Amino acid sequence: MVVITKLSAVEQLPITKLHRPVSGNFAGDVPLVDLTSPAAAAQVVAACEELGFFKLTNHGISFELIDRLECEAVKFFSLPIWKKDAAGSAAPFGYGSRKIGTWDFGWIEYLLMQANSINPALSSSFRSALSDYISTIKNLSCELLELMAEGLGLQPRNILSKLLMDEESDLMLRLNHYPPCPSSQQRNNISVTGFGEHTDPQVISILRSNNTSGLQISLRDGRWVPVPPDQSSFFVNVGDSLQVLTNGRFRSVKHRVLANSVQSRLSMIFFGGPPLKERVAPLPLLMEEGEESLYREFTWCEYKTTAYKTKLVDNRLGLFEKN
Ligand code: GA4
Repeated sequence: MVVITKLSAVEQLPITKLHRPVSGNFAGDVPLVDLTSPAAAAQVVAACEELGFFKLTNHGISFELIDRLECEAVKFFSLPIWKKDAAGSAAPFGYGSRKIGTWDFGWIEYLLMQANSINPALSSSFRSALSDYISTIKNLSCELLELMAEGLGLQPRNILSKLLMDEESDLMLRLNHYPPCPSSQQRNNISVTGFGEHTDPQVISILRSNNTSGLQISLRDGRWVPVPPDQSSFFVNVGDSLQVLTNGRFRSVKHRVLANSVQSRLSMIFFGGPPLKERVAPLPLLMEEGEESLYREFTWCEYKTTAYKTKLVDNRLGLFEKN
């Protein structure tokens, strides 16, 4: 009999705990969902449970539609400051630079808009590109929410998507321009923050960016990982409200953007929120027998009002957790 007394080199290595199931569909650390796959509903649910974030491929949305809006956004951000200011101030809707919300700052300029009433101060070609993009992405969001319902075994299929289909749904579009920041050295851990870490308060967010890096997501173990840009895909975030609707089963993902030292990053994000008067609470069909809501009752208006008084980094949902 051979007795092995010495450990092999491999056995001596420290064990790294895998932070994701081996069975999932991933590109690096980012879960992938192929909208044309028969497994899409299961993939969406797995990604929302694991991370609250996924990359959406084969979404069927024409590059022309996206490119049209991106070109208009580039034109807008290239205008002199006084012309950008004519879009009104970002609080509540309009052009903002550096200042985010009440307390935060970032290496960013942006245009924040209500999706249901497009800013009349913008050029007509910009407004038309916005209106086409918003209606297309709103439909995509609803399709994804219906896939989630299907994957969760919920009936009717529109139980989540109807929150975005109401005339009074609170839908927004945000165009972010992160100019290059020469002093941002991502390799030496001294990156300048473009948009500080936060979760999105809404139900769902759909992001599309140009091919410049910067977006990072926080994994379950707290590690920050870069999301490689892909201008032909969308990136989808679970928001705080969807975490509540699923009683914590789906996770609202923490994310942030670091400034790139050489290239401009341009992102366009659609935020899908319910009507202001809508009660946000776990769906009874998702609750196991005896399961209680992790959150106290609130309406979207209450949550939004509270959220807008917080700092980006604050744990907003924590304020609504029971106990
Ligand atoms: C994050 C998601 C959206 O961009 C946004 C942001 C909003 C803002 O920029 O004014 C908030 C931020 C976002 C979360 C908490 C509050 C509100 C800044 C901030 C510190 C438009 C939204 O709805 O919430």
